[in-house]
Amino acid sequence: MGFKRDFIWGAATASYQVEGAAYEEGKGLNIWDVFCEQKGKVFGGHTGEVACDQYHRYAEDVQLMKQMGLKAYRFSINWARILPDGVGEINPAGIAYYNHLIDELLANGIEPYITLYHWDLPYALHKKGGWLNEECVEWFGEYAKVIAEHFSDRVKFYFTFNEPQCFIALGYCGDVHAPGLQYGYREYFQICHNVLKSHGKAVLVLRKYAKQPVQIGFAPTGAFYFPETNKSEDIEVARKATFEEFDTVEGSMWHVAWLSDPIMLGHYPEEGLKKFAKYLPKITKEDMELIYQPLDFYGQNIYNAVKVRAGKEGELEIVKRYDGFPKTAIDWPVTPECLYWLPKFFYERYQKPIYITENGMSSTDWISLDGKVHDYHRIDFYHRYLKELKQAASEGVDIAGYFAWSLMDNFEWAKGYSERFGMIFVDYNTQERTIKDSGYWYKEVIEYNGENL
Ligand code: GBH
Repeated sequence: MGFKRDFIWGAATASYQVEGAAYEEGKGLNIWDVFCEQKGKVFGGHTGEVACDQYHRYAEDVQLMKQMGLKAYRFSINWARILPDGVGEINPAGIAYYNHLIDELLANGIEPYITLYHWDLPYALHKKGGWLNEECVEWFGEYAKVIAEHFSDRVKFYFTFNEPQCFIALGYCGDVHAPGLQYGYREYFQICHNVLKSHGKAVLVLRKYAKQPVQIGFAPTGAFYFPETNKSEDIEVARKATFEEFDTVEGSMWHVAWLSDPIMLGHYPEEGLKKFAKYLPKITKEDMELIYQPLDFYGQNIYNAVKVRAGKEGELEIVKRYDGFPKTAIDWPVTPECLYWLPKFFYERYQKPIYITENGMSSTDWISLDGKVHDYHRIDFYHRYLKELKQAASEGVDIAGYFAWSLMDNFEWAKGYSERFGMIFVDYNTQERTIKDSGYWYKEVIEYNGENL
């Protein structure tokens, strides 16, 4: 056993992180363009103005993907590039860009997976209240329609939102990400609800206007827990902590079930509803029906998780990490077990084929004297994580695909270019690309469909 024969091996990026061309060919401004211009928001004053310049170098990048043997590329569409004001007039150059990218991918045997929203809201819509304005449901629907009409003749796979938890918490309740707001709890829950409805609307619209049957999911993040042992008490505690822990509003902001249950099961988690009742917006039956659109798969970004066990009374105990515990350059712990346990938990709960839509690590890579990038740690990281995922697949968890984050080094949001997550090294002075050792290693994994792991 192991991975299915038609397993999708891919890599992911996001528009603002790789495209550049922020002020070119009719693109409108988005909240990240504006956020990066404000002093002190992004490390070193970095911006996505040029990023990896994929807007001009997509053909070269597709050749690199081909060299790596990728079966799929997950990228996001920069909303303001195709609709400069978010709604209304279409920018033909923006449509042409994505047409070229899609055609180039298909011509090289690489399946495009489109993410509709990876955090770059058109600034014009932000000025109208952004995700806090209930009209966003209609705006997102209009945007989805443009995507369906222009790209769905060739693109079969879609994710609506990437990590809504992250842009809501860090962008609207934390001033770490764009648009840099610090709303209170009521606004927080209103935004969640509006985003969920926007998701539902986009699914409806994509299916309605698509030129062929399309497959749709979304790609949330979360705060994850896995058990120290196989004992049922430990497993139960990990599952509960992942799906049913609603102690504080801050905690719930990273909670996977708060957003995934409405979408996958048609209702918010009971406990959260009770606990946060006084902050919640009006939630109608029609809202819940709109949110609960049948999806074809369940996407999930997973980077790490917390190891837990059941205490004497069955209570949650966090297993302390030993001193000097493995960590990546960005300081995230290395916890491969999360790719075994979490897919298991998600499959049990939502019963849909699973895509790992992001997983990977940041490392202090550089080009060695021999001209290559020897990112041994990244190879070891992927190896460990993928072995766990393979074990889950062998035990019957339906795993459809895996997207490494990231295809290439890119603009890491508030950390600017200081973190390198790519399997391809990017020299930001020259825009020269070098496939790292991990990229060549991944190619072999793909060739063997993971049999060599
Ligand atoms: C993703 O963010 C983004 O989608 C991507 O654009 C980005 O470049 C990439 O990963 C690398 O950062 O502290 O346990 O409550 C992932 C960011 C995931 C970080 C959830 C914080 C909080 C969980 N985050 N995590 S917890």
